[in-house]
Amino acid sequence: MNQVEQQGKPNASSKQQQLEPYTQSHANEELTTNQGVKVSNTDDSLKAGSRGPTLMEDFHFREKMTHFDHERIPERVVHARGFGVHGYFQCYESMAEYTKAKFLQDPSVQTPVFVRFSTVVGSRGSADTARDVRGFATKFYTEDGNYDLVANNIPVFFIQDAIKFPDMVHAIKPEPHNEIPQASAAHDTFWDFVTSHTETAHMIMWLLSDRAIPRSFRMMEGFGVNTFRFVNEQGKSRFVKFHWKPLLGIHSLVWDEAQKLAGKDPDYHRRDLWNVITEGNYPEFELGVQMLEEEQEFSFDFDILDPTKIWPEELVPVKRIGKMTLNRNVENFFAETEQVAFHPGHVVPGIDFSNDPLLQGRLFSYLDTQLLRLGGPNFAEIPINRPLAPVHNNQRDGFHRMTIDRGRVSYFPNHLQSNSPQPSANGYVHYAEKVEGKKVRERSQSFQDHYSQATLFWNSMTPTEKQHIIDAFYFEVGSVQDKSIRQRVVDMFNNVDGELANQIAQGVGATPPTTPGGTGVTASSPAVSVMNSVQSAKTRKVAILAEDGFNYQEVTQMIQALRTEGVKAEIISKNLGMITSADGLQLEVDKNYVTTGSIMYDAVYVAGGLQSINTLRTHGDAIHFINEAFKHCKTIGATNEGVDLLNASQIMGVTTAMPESQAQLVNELGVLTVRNISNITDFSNSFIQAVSQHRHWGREMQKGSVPG
Ligand code: HDE
Repeated sequence: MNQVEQQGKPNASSKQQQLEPYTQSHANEELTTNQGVKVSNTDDSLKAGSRGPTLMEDFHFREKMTHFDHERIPERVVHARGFGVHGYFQCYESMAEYTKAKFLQDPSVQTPVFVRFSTVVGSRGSADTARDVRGFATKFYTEDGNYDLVANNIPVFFIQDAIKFPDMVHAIKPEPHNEIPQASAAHDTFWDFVTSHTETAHMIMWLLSDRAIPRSFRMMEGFGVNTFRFVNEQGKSRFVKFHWKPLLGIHSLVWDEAQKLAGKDPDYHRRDLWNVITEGNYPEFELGVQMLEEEQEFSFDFDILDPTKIWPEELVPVKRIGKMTLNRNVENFFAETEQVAFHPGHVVPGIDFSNDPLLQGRLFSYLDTQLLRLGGPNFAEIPINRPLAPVHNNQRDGFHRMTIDRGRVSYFPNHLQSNSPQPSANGYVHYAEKVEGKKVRERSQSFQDHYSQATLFWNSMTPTEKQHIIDAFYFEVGSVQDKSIRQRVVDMFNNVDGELANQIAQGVGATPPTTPGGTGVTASSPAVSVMNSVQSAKTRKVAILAEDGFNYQEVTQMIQALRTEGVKAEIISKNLGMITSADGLQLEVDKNYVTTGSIMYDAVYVAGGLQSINTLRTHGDAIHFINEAFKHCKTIGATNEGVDLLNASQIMGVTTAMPESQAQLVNELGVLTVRNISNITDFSNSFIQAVSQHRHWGREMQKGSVPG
């Protein structure tokens, strides 16, 4: 009997308990072969003479080498690079009015989940911070079976029909003749595809926005993209779209930073997630749903089954129905993160499909790909994939079968086992939607408007976000070699907005459009702008630059103030080890300039201390640190002599001078300075407030004049 059979309902640790018997520790043990035979020497193969040939009979060598030779499984054809974590989900209130899904009925039930975040295009070893869609796949181990919400951090998709998926993925992946570029859409074949498929326009606007370079997996939304159904106990169906809302808000990197991070720390996002969970700062996301009555199916100027369209939140509000907390790292990456198998077709009673043609195709693809990737039809028996709900059926055998099915009956109906296992009165029943139509290879007329929502998105951007999109076009399309494709991009995006097309043309050396641009859509959707998101300093990272002779009181008071607000501080110095303050007290250095850089932090603080500042002023890496943090619009704080380091950097050209006599706190576009203070409290409060704003975008107008 498994846990759900014993207790009826799962709890937050049910999955951990289920996995426990499969785990194995190897500490304080003697080495054995896979047959349990103790091994006496694993450093030398068995040879005929110490300089002679290796002998075939060396079964330990053969077993060790063979196993190693077979260690790799195929990486996912898309979403190859990912990072998984455990957690649990709790609904806020019963959703019985809308769905009979058991995990959405009782707010006291904690349903275990496993979440895998991913990038789409790069291979397993690529960098976390590539410009890309992020996958956000959640497996709910519910009492009535596994439910997978296989989502992305962008609410729409490139294409409308799944049959285009192989073409689209071939075009965006590295070009096949030379396997270049890795993890990037910035190349000819992708933009050739884009300009041949105008349905991609809306998705491209999102992909080139800041959403595609998140600051953290914890600071991005998730979207089920496809339209699903909720079905309640009475059999009433409603259309539904799923959302994840991060409690820390939606925040992004800047492109220069993302590119540099790919070199300095390609594991930036997974390290962030691993660390915060280890530290007990558990990421939280609210589950939201947009629901439409069946009668509303045709009430909008877009087709609600078209996956290249959002249901604007201002038209169809998102109801927040529960919260997910991610609180446990995996024991073993391969066993859990690599072997987990998600599938949008893993649904439970109360959740059903719509006729969205992208979803329909996905329902085939995921199972198909698991069969190859995980080596056969028994992948549901891999511990991470096992449901907590009991499994009884007549499926037998196949590669890697683990269950030892008792008895001679493996068919239905049967007399020998009283028809067991038999279909259940509470079994899954597909929603009885009435369907009729001729068999046609056609796209619905209602899917033909490819530009209105792309314009809506553009209209919803702040000037800063618009500039970031234009800069992204410069990079992506500027990397395209074929000039005719660059021109096609300009002409295509003229359909979204004339000014946007003009700007792209300028940057990529194409001819500006001669026809008027745009769709005439003037509406905007504030919910799509990340600038309207939650602000919080919690879990942000602050670098403190200090050398021998630093002001101990300022540094320690600042660290304490940051800690109280849940902000992490790290001391950076020329060398690792200890630094000694002006009054002889010591602090340990966390990182030196070789092992870190400003791109790994959200903000930087420089305390006073004459000797410390005199050293820092002559240290190129420290100057670069300040310049780069400034360029990336991060909060910069300096107190007392610390202000002189800012004076020595190149940011001075764009901020007002900071005179020796300055006794008032000055906050200029997120550069906070003050001299002659004894107590740091007022300063640290303002500093933390500035950190919570994420970035100070007003500086971008000036960044050209600051070396990065
Ligand atoms: Fe996927 N997708 N997809 N996808 N997808 C896969 O399944 C596919 C789409 C998404 O962390 C594959 O197990 C088709 C939309 C995520 O393990 C594959 C189509 C959305 C993940 C597949 C789509 C997604 C995948 C590759 C278009 C957002 C990673 C490996 C018709 C709602 C899951 C695998 C993980 C993975 C097919 C489009 C999300 C090949 C055919 C839209 C998060 O089956």
